[in-house]
Amino acid sequence: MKKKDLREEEIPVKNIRRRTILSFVVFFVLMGFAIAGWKWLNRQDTSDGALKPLRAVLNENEKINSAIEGRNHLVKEYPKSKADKNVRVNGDVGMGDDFMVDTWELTVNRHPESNSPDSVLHLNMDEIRKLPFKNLIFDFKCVEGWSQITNWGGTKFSDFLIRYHLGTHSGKAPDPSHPEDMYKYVGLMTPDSAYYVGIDMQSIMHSQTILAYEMNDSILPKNQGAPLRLIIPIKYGIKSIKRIGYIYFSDTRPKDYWFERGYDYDAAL
Ligand SMILES: Nc1nc2c(c(=O)[nH]1)N[C@H]1C(S)=C(S)[C@@H](COP(=O)(O)O)O[C@H]1N2
Ligand SMILES: [Mo]
Repeated sequence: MKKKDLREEEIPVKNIRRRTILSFVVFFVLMGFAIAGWKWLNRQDTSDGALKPLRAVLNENEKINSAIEGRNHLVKEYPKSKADKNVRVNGDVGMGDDFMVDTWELTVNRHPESNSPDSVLHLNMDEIRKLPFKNLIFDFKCVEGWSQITNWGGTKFSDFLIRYHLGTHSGKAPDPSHPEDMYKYVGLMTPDSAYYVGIDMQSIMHSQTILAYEMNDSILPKNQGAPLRLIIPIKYGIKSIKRIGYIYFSDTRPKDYWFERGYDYDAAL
């Protein structure tokens, strides 16, 4: 008997039909799971700016970031010649036209939820300028994907806290040998409260975190946050708030504009 070529062998029609039905059943079952999964994800709580299961991943990332990297590494600094003269302007939340640089003052609340007159401090630029000067040229990175080497001048945030005895429960100057006395977070807001960030104390005390009032060795332009902005190179640009109006301290996370919109709270590089 001649061996039949396997390819020529006819698969009974009944068999084909059964396989077709089976693959459709499998397809619809998988589709069902996918749709149910998507619906489940979208039913999850979004109160802290991202779907809860996704937020859980971001929170894990945050822990890993601070455990591995630490918050104390120094960001690379550049010579002045490398600094871009054409500095990009990005983000205008809280940057409305109805603002007078000349009558600006910084309001600092020494303790959370406290409005007693002796816990509120008002400072002007003359007082800020008396603090030691620090120049900083680094690669400014935005989460949107661009970066630019820019030149800033101001005062270290840590010098500001030390000079005005801020950031501690006791009201004494911050002391590295008493970390338990420090508040866990610093909150910063624009004068109209439209843009706001929260930053962990360790990152605020970092030696490259500055309150900046100069750019390219000249007075800070209005659209870059005059008279005073934050420059925090160990984090993405979203944390470098322009036009600071209020500073306060807290042991719980201060509200944060981009965190509420789904970014991770730390925004560490
Ligand atoms: N007040 C205020 N500060 C802000 C923003 C903003 O929208 N409003 N945007 C942030 C973002 S996303 C970036 S990348 C930097 C951009 O700073 P630049 O405009 O000096 O480039 O500012 C940050 N600070
Ligand atoms: Mo940004």
